[in-house]
Amino acid sequence: MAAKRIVIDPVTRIEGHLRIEIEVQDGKVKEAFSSGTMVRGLEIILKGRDPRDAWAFAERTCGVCTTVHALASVRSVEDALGIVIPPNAELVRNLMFCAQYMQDHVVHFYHLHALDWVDIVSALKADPAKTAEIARSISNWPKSSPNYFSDVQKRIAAFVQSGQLGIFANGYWGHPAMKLPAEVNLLAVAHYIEALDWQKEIVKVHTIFGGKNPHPNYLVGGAPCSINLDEANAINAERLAYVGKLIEDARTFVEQVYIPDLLAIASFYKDWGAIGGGLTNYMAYGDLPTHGFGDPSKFKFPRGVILGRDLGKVYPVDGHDPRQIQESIPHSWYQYSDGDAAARHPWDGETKFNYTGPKPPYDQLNVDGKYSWLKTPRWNGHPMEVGPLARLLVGYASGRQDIKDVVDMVLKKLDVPVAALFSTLGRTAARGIETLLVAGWAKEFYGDLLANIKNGDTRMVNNEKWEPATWPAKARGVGLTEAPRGALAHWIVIENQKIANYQLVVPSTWNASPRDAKGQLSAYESSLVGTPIADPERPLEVLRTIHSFDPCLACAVHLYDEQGRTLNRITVG
Ligand code: NFE
Ligand code: MG
Repeated sequence: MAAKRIVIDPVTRIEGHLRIEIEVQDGKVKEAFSSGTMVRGLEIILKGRDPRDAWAFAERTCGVCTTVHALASVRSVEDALGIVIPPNAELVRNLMFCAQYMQDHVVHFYHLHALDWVDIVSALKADPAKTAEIARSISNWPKSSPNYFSDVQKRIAAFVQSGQLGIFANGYWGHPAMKLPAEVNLLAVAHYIEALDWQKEIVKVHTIFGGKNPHPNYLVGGAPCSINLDEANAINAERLAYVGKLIEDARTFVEQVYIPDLLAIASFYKDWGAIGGGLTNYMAYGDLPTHGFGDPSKFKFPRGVILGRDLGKVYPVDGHDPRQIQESIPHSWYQYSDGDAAARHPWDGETKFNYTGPKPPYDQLNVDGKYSWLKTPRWNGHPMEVGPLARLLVGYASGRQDIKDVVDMVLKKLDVPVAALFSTLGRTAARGIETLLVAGWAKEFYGDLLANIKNGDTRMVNNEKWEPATWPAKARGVGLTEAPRGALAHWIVIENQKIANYQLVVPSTWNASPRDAKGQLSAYESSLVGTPIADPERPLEVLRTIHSFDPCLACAVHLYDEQGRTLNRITVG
């Protein structure tokens, strides 16, 4: 049978604009192409500015991972100027990081990914009493009565009968790859609604330490809040107690709702533990320092690279080494002054547009030429998957007991082997597993912050290098972090107190980028090859795997093209 080209553009339930083209032959994906269809240019906006202000611009890269670009930015400046921040500031950054993870991962699971597995319409057929029984058998979460689920069912029925399905309008309801019993569908939909309400609570941690959410404040040299237990406008005893409660409530939700739902849903989709693996290399920069950012060996999420799925060895990663991390553009709508075959370390990175693609409306991308607004990053020439799975695998392979314990617990509960982690299911499970870890770590960081304050340490900033006159004429730095979607770094070059160059290489750039000059596929493209497609008119399986990465194209192509684009179109040709 001849291969069929299927275009999904835009892929919805993600941040930003992603186009996936696949060729399907004999019921399987034979070729896959991933294209970022928006371009932004934050690197250009940042040139010439004061490095101390960069975080406020960079943070606007994304409203989903709303804190991480500010963190990467202030760290890049601190690295360039040799600034070490006080322990309290590190703890406040860690607490904001943990709050971000819990909110982002829960929202991803319920609102961006669950409907690939959960059939909302089927929930109408559920027996609420049986749903209550299932709910009580997997969790102590109090909202579990037959009446509660019956009310939820009535709400969905009213919604469906109104004929205005809104965000649910284009779901693949009744698709043959949907496997959950009606009762589990109802349980998941109930928690979809609860999670919407819950997620606005945990981000209050950002408003307390950073003034607002999204896009809380950051500060080069520390954190933008003062500790004074007796001052109404400072981080006082009442504010601290509130943070403690938010962390505790978040942990309860993660433990009693997210994780039990993840396990219950995953148990019906274990075949996805053998689908969507793709690349065999994983990279994490690591984060959540416990002894300062200068000592990655004491990070909660360790740093490293795994090659060929070999969990027996972890390779070191160095953002300063000009040979390790490089970006190339053979298939990206950019140009380099030394030619499109070049690969550049981000300190020498360039952002110059060169759109050579077809003019919309067009049927398909010219995949032999340039076909994306994402550049293609590589570590020592290798494509890398980044994200929750990469973090857990690097942690597992580094022998971190706390990480191993939770991973093994989930594998045991699902009754699947370690190899099942290298998959779509593994990616989605990894996100839940790390949320559970982060929920526990947040409590530790909170305790450490209270202990420091009790011991009389209220310092929040190191302002020794605030005066630009104290800076060298030239300085370069890198700010590494782990955004929810994976390894994130900003590279900065400072000359005469101003930004001479600024480059962001973000998680979705690693995962969603086009092929490199050698033809090596990046993570999305690679993960789709071989995926079974039951119905080419409704390629649900593609969405499952792509959504398992939690795409963010807003981050990845740091202005839309001026031409309009057809929305919600799936073409089969
Ligand atoms: Ni906009 Fe982001 C995260 C970053 S991109 S979501 O997480 O950085 O992958
Ligand atoms: Mg970039």
